[in-house]
Amino acid sequence: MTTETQERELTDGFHLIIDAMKANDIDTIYGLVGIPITDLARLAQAEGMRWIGFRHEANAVNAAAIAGYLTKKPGIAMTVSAPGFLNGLVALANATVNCFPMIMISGSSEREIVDLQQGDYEELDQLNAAKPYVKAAYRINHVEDIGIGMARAIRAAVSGRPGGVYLDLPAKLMGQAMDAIKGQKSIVRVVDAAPDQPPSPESVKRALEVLKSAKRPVIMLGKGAAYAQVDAEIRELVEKTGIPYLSMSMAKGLLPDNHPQSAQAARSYALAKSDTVLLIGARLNWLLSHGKGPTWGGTDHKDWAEKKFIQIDISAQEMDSNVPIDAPLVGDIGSCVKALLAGLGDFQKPAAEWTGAIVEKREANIAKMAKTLDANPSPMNFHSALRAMRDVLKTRPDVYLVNEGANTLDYARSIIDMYQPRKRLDSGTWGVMGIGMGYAIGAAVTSGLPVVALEGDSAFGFSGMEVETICRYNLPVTVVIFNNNGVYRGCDVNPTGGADVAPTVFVKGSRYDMLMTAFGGVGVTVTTPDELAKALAEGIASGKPTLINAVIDEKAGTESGRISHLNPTSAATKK
Ligand code: ADP
Ligand code: TZD
Repeated sequence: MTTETQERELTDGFHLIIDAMKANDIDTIYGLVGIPITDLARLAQAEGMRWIGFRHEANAVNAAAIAGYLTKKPGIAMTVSAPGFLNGLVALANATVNCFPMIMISGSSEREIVDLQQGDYEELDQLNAAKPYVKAAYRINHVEDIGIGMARAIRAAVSGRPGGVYLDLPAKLMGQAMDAIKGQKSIVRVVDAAPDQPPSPESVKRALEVLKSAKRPVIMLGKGAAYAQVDAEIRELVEKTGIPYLSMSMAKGLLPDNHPQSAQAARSYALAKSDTVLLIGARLNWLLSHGKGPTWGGTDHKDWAEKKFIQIDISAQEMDSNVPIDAPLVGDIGSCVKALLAGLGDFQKPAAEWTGAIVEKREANIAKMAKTLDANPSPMNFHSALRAMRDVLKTRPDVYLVNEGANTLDYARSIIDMYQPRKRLDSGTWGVMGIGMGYAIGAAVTSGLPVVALEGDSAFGFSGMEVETICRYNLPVTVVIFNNNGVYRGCDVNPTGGADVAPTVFVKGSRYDMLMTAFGGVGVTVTTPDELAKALAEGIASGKPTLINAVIDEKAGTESGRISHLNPTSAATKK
């Protein structure tokens, strides 16, 4: 045998890792190179995959997470060992908390040295560090196991309740050689990675009984419903039952926000006054006041209201998490919704007394809000700036809207209507800052469609360096920064009168637009709603990386936006 033939007949860890991903239709890796993964990144590119390189791992992992949410395929992120791994871990944990399917793959140091803590280059017991924050964590030690290891990671990410998976690849694995034919045979193409999980017939019957006996029902759509991609069936259920519906933040647009059955602008009324709630892919966590207390018609924060809950979720453990669930419907949303539709029979739509009351409340609230939105204060406030953005975005329902901040998040959620499913991507279950540029890049790369990232000036700072990445890949991303000189607002003063500014305050009059021009993108500062609307429309239409520094009244914000009640108050100060 010649040396050449021998070489051809061997493969190695590097090649098999790429082969295993390609065999499972994974075509993009979001990552940041260094020892030991640089050659892996080069090889991925050489083998026809897309490598999107970032400036910080958290943003790469956020991009992979949102790619997973949008496509139902696991998003893939890749990092170097110890610090790169830890930089990515927060975003991997965030993906898990939000039920987004993804795999973070990190190179790791030599096991023998790590396990004896002998001080290797970038030494860390990554597998164990990851475990508390992920749905599953695996390490592949032998080249023959790459196929099965990748299959395990993929299935863990997307099946059942989706989540973040950590996959540990020791440096040594990548160089390990094996017979090329055996190597190809070891690759696993995962069959039916996220199988349907139909609900039991008894649970469907029970749910229908509860729903049919409701007098004042309401449907709550969560981002699980958006993720499921059964938009037509969900719409059919809402329309056939005639039940008013509400959308959690990222479920906005699943049905257009201007749908006649939307109770969005009458949310408080609908939650408090309803007698039955059908939850579809929405957890009764803090974002829904844990299903109890005054929000739900109770009298104090511990009080369970007289209300019946029907809950559709793929995770059986989610039932009774905060309040008793009268009719748990455990299964995938597609199967559950279809089963409900099949059993509706001659479903009596809710009485006009209930639906009419909601419409009345909704229209009154919209009219009230219109007055605030119509005002034209100088400098701009959140409302006048958002009115301008709302009007532009209404003309482009295909645009993705990434959104983070405090006031910037809370006001935008209620003012900017969404018309298509899965277009609103935001701080999610943790209310985390730092998802902005990662989500924007992930959405743009996955879809090729324009993205608008609406950011508080503090929120933007967590991932702002990725404007270079946006320029490098020439992505159609328009970043809008609501610049009010600080966290929440920019007018706080240091009570001591000392030289340092207050904890919430930034440099006044910062020119964030110059960050984008530094890398060849378009940067513009605007001070009026008209200027903002024009710059936004141009940014979207041009498809060029654009950053709009929108100057907002520094006094306009509220501390912590709409969740100021969660701030602990000091007993000592109260005295
Ligand atoms: P939101 O923040 O919008 O209220 P959550 O993230 O709290 O939404 O809830 C999403 C829920 O959807 C999770 O409990 C998750 O288990 C569930 N889920 C995700 N995908 C599916 C699916 N395909 N079928 C059923 N449930 C799902
Ligand atoms: N760090 C992380 C990772 N997540 C967080 N949520 C916070 C800190 C705390 N935090 C918020 O909850 S909102 C916010 C911080 C720092 C920023 C608010 O300021 P902003 O937005 O400029 O982004 P507004 O619109 O001016 O309020």
